[in-house]
Amino acid sequence: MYNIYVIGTAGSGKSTLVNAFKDWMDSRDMDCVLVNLDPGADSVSYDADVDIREWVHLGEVMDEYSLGPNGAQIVCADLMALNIDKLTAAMESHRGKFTIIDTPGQMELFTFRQSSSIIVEALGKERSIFVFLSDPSLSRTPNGFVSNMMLCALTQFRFSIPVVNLLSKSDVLGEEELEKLRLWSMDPYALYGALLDDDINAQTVMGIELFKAMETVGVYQELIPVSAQNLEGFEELYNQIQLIFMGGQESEMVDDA
Ligand SMILES: Nc1nc2c(ncn2[C@@H]2O[C@H](COP(=O)(O)OP(=O)(O)OP(=O)(O)O)[C@@H](O)[C@H]2O)c(=O)[nH]1
Ligand SMILES: [Mg+2]
Repeated sequence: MYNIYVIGTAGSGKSTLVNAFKDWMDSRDMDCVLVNLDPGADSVSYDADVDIREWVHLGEVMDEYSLGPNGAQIVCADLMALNIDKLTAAMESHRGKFTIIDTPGQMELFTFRQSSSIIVEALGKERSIFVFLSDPSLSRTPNGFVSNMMLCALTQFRFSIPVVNLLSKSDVLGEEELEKLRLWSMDPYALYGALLDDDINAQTVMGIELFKAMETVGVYQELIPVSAQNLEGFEELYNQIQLIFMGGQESEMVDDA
């Protein structure tokens, strides 16, 4: 089974995307198992095949440990790792080529806590990728774009797992803005120029060399615009997944899964 972790800042569209992408995959006879790893989700808009809230629930942890939501999130992260055997057993009871995994809104919890490394390892790190969602509301300014890219880079640094970079909610962007963001994601010089236009002080803290280095390690890569609303970019997302897992050989991927 191939694990696809969907990560991104709070509200970037993770839960909506996992749901829409599963439907899209199902309609092409590519069976998927849908997993919710967000213990704090009040409600999710889909029927998860496996839901971490069965064993770890943010509200219950808040009550039990008399904690506020932030402290409880940290306890939840650790409890998730402690419940890893139940999680893996539940996942193994489902058949599918892909597991699509929704992750907590508080992305830093997933990125920085040791518990997520434990989970990723236990579920099969070598068969995992991250799909990183950039929210247009953050990425439409050069400064926000770079900040998001850094967040993605940190995640890649922590886990050393291939990442596919998506620009979520592309339906809210006009053609011109989409083109601009795509250009920034493909051309470090264009992004650097936009940064300088935005804030001349950026020159002192951000060098073009940094972007070039990110390009070399694969963090700086073309953004794929996707929309869970009109399904734009899903084909390209699937192609990227296939390329990473199997170098593009679909039949091999299907047989191996
Ligand atoms: N226009 C548009 N809105 C979207 C799209 N995807 C998600 N949204 C909206 O963005 C908001 C957040 O979506 P969620 O899927 O809950 O985002 P999330 O990343 O799971 O949020 P947290 O789990 O709270 O971090 C919701 O109001 C969605 O309806 C999209 O493709 N297009
Ligand atoms: Mg969510």
